[in-house]
Amino acid sequence: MSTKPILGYWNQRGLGHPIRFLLTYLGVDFTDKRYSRGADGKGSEWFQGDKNKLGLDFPNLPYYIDGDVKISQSLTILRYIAAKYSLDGASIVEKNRIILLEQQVVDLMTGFYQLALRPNYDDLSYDFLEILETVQLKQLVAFLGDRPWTAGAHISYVDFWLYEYLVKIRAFAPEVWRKFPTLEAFVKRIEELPKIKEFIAKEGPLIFSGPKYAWNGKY
Ligand SMILES: N[C@@H](CCC(=O)N[C@@H](CS)C(=O)NCC(=O)O)C(=O)O
Repeated sequence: MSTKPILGYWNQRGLGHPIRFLLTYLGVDFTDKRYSRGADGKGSEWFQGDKNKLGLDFPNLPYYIDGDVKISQSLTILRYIAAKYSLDGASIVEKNRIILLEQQVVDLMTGFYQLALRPNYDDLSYDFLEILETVQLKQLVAFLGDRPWTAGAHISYVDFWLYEYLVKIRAFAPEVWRKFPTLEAFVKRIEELPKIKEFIAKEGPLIFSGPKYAWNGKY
């Protein structure tokens, strides 16, 4: 029987991609199980299939199975993998920066999802873009400072969590994004990591979100 860990998620970027990046960066040999939404978009391969058969306490996508460890919740998975492979901060200062940014990105993502779900997101985006430019991205630039990675000298799981938010924002608001070269440089730094570069080239463009989102994109 295979002892490879399994990451289960839809065939989209969403909450699964930061985990795929983290595992890829670490060189973990894992099964990247991608569930199809099916021709009717109902995702029965997951909902009527594996969802209640895997022994997960809270069955959801993404999930991660590593031997006896069976977990869902994207951040729990990221933290578990990061703890296992020591990618969760090299000091208390780094650890604090990581958990702070982790939660900040949750808030930023939630704000963006609330907009992207609305069919009239375009009409509503004026205020969003204003805050994005004058507050949110500015704060991220200040937080990063001249550090290579958000924790400091060492890369951590939160860099992949932030990266996924940033590339989505870049696709949604290119005119705002252009004003933040520091963030573009951060994105490039992630993409130049050899294993990540190889993964991106092999993967090709993939949709960001599921079908309930009015705004979606590919990267
Ligand atoms: N808080 C959860 C949210 C998980 C979630 O909403 N998953 C969506 C895709 S992004 C899903 O389709 N889940 C399948 C299900 O509800 O069974 C996490 O961070 O993992």
